[in-house]
Amino acid sequence: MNRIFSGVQPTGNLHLGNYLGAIRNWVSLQRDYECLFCVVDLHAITVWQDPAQLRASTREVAAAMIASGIDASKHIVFNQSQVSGHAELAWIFNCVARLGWLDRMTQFKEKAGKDKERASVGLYAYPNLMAADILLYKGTHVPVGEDQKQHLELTRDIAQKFNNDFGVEVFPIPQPLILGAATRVMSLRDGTRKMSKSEPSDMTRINMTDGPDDIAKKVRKATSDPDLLPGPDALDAGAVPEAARQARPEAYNLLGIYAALADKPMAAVLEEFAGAQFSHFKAVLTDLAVAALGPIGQEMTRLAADPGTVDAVLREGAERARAVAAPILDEVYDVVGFLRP
Ligand code: AQP
Repeated sequence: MNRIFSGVQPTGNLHLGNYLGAIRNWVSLQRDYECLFCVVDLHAITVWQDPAQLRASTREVAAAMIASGIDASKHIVFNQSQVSGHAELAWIFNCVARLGWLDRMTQFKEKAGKDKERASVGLYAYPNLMAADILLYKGTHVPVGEDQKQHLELTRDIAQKFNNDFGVEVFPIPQPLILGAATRVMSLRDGTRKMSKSEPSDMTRINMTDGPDDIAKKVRKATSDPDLLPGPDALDAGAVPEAARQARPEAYNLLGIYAALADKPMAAVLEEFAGAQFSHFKAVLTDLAVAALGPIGQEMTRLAADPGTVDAVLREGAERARAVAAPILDEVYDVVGFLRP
């Protein structure tokens, strides 16, 4: 059976991008794959996290998965720090990956900013931990957003190098799964920046727990432009040309969100709103977003009031994850030459 590993960091403010770009896709993958869905708290602490907030965010991400329709009785939902094999395998991969490989990672450069001397070592080695997350379970497929493609390439390089160095076929070479229309949801205030949990302004994103009033306000105030909405003649071979997107980033971002929420191709959405005013389109978009996120947000709020249920899911998930990981880690330790009791 093909096996998927994927994760979300508990870094607060789960948003529509996390939902459309990740969690919603996971729900449909459950049918065809054996899945491990992880709240990656070890990754989260590569930048400072307030401990109380980290605990709350860990529960919130788990609640979002459950509320969105992930079946934690059939698949494995857990938080990463409960399975020590992630950190153990990551150490081995720190010794397999080359500095030159990590030096090329663009996300480190973006996240570390100008002063990379002050970034944590963990932030730099983050892709090695991601490789460990996947390969600890011999994951065969990884659903990735555009931004994670480079890290998955590194995972593939690590798996290949480990197998070559030791002359074994221990690790599969995991395949990327790029899914869904909205692989990249952009900020509501700046269509050239990714919608992000860590963006200080709450008006840049629709949170998964936002109620109808907040959603309506954020969509109404979302940046637009003075023109009417484009029609299907804007497309080239069924896709929005890069130049058109760059000329009207906010318009195409909102249209893309609509297409993803309505599960319609962009051509159909452009047909529907060709020549419309933003005010009309935004009202329809608001209704759609409220209908899609409302029930999920309500269930997340209910689960937030019942942390015992969420903790039990994570505990049981971690037990099952440990059981899958244990023989794989034993095999790796044996290959490396570690003496075991
Ligand atoms: N804007 C986005 N559009 C589409 N997908 C997105 N994802 C994140 N932002 C968008 C996808 O959500 C999953 C979990 O992401 P993550 O928790 O690992 O963190 P991230 O990618 O760094 O996302 P954020 O929300 O911007 O968090 P911060 O601000 O903490 O860095 C991934 O599959 C990601 O592709």
